[in-house]
Amino acid sequence: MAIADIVTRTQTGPSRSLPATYGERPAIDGPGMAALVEWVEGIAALTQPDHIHWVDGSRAENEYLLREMVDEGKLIKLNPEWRPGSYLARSHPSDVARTEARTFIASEKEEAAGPTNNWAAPAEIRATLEGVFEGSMRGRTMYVVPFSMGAVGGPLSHIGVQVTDSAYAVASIGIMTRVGTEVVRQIADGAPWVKTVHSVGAPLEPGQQDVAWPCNDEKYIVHFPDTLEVWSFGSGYGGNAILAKKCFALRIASVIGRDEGWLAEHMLLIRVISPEGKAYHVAAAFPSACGKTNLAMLRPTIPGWRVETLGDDIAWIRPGEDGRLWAINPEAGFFGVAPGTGESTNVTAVETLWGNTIFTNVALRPDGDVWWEGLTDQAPAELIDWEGNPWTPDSGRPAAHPNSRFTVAAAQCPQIAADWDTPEGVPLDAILFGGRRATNVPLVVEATDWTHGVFLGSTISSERTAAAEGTVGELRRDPFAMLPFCGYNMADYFGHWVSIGQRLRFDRAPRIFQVNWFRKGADGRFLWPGFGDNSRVIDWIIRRVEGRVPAVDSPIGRLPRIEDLNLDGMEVSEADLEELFAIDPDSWLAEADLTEEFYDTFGDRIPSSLRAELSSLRYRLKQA
Ligand code: GTP
Ligand code: SPV
Ligand code: MN
Repeated sequence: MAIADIVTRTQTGPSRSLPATYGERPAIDGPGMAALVEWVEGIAALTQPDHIHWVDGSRAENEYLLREMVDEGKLIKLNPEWRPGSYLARSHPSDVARTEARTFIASEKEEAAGPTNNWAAPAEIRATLEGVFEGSMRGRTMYVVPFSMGAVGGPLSHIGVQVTDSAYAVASIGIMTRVGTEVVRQIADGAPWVKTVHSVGAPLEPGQQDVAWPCNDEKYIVHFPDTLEVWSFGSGYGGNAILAKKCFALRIASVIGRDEGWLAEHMLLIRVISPEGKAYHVAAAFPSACGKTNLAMLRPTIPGWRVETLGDDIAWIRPGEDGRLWAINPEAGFFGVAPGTGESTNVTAVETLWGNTIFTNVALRPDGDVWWEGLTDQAPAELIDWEGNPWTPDSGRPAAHPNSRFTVAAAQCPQIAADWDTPEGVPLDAILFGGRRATNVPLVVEATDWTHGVFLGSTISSERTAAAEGTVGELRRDPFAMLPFCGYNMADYFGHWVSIGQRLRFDRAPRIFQVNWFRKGADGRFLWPGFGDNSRVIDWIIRRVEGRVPAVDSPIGRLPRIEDLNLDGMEVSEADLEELFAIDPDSWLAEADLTEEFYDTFGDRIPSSLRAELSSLRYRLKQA
């Protein structure tokens, strides 16, 4: 197929109206049904859509929606020979990532949101939202999407409903969550649920031609933690539009977890199987675009070790009666960063993406397949870039947007754990905190105990990535990788972490580690090869959990002895190894000053045990 043919096919076509067989409200009765119907009708009265479509989550319905989006020029169907059941969406160039500056926590009290969140007074922002949402779905269909986070009916699961005027969002939610009428039945039966409202904010006048990616320059992503509601306006992209993900499963769920005694975390979840055949469960929090999906799909380069994927972005974690922490992945799919995903870095992801995938903002090949930087070592000779323009390797700009993504069902991952969606979850043996740090932070360091681990989590900083608006590369605080995702005062969140530890059996609490795959040498190159070789760090971590290797005390925590690291078959120079673990007391004292400055932004709310950890750190650094 020639590029010209594909371009012709992407042009906007006529919109069709929905066949009567889809979209009916399910005929379910129960004490909770009236409230759901009333809510849906209230949103419809405000936003004034042409149709209301109750989504049943069926395959037929999904295929219908995808076909309609292709006809409307909103999706490009990829060549089924290479990528069956797969589509490419191109966003508006202004709508390519989460917009943190437009994300608000509308708690009754400002201090409940804390200094790291944008706070909005609930009554005021509600008035603003009513203004922008009024008539915002005119000329469009309003979809009602009932979804479950976690297996439907599971003890750690929670349900919600998203209304949206974006069919792309419906298709994405269908991959990322469990959508279905079963959820409506639970609501009808009286189960609590979270209300989420989404509009791209681009009403159509009668006869007005739609665009491929409707959105609005004005954006609001507003969370009401006191009433468990999310209202998102103006963006169709990722976490701004799939409200079950960051908005619900992190910001709102973190508040529910605070009140109910559990944790909603920005963490991947894996099962690691040692050469002896023992299974361990590891959760890891890294900021956006800092390696969660990659570690979740790790293929160890050291013989004997295996990793099974359980989740790649979010974990809900609850203390069990056995004194351990139990975790589920509440999602059902992966919304992963495309650039950098290739055979040599993450072959598991490449295999996962064989078909049934929605790609957003990647490049299109002349043969109707997709491409992005890092998929292959050599770029194809000609492409259509993410903005729809012809591209060659000499174009001097990336063909795929740095935050281009794939959306694919977790079940399609070749190394997904057979029991990945078990409702009870898995018991955690280790928790990792990491970030993107060119300097200072060693490859791995172990916390001395739970409180020290919470301290490490609270001090995570990371260089900014393209996953959110902002200056890429700039170092910022990102405690627990939750800076953009904690729905309440971060100091209280630290306190909640401390208190969770007190509910665990001391010998059964997961060990906590800090890792950094991104340390660089003076010449600017990564000192550690990363990816599959991160299994060598996991090996040491599991050996520590098993109590089979000693560790070396340092001012910042426990370090490995180099001889305990399995470095067989890898090339890393002795000088690089030394640099990977080097701790410079002066730089660390400067870090401690920055930590104190950060803590001080919370006034006297920081737990005293964390202030004590900071004092001890300084003491140890001054002794060093
Ligand atoms: P979000 O989906 O935004 O939460 O991102 P994520 O944390 O899942 O990050 P992901 O695994 O998608 O990786 C983001 C980028 O970091 C990709 O370009 C990867 O290729 C790169 N990356 C991941 N792991 C490593 C590593 O061990 N070393 C290096 N150098 N780069 C890595
Ligand atoms: C992240 O930024 O951490 C993501 C992408 O996982 S988004 O869903 O857009 O938030
Ligand atoms: Mn993420």
